[in-house]
Amino acid sequence: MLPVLYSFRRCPFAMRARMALLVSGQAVELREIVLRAKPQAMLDASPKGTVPVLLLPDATVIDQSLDIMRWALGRHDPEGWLQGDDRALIDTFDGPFKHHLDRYKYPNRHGSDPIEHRAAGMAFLDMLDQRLAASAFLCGPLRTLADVALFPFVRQFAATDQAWFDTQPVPQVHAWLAGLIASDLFGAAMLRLPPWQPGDAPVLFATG
Ligand SMILES: N[C@@H](CCC(=O)N[C@@H](CS)C(=O)NCC(=O)O)C(=O)O
Repeated sequence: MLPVLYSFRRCPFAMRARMALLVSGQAVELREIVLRAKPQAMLDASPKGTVPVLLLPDATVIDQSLDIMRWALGRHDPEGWLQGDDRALIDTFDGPFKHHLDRYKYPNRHGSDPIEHRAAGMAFLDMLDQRLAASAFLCGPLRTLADVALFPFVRQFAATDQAWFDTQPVPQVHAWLAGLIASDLFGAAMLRLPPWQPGDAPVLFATG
């Protein structure tokens, strides 16, 4: 029996969980969901109703994306991602950066001034740019947990107004983001699937 991952392709939290599962070699049964029609089986496992949710064969539920990453990498970590578990940096991006990202991307939902929040978000990317000037990835020469935890949100920030973002003087961030987006790992994690329905044949999600 494999763990079951409830996931939504475009969700940045689910993206980072899928990438860690793939890199760790942990095969799962992938169930693509629709956010406005969450499967009852997912809500029974995790009533808070956010993706990703990982349901283990022993009925343990892991319903925070970072916990899914750390669980998978704790079992097998062939690229040494846990050496880059920079909690302070990750918390800064999940907290304040995401706050500004949401208010930049969805000003109508938040009644916010997008330009003000875009500028506040850029300040965090200036900080990343300085870090990436010292090494190709956030915690050294190779990608680790920190890179994969952050980049789906930086990707969203960039895509909100790509033409504007492309003119911003953060060359290291541009190169870092482009490299992660072009990676085979991200490509594999962005598999397109129809929404899961009870009774569907299991979809195996694994490398190779
Ligand atoms: N802290 C959670 C956040 C997950 C989250 O907010 N996911 C969003 C999608 S990107 C979600 O499921 N939202 C519920 C909804 O929109 O109904 C985690 O890291 O897993």
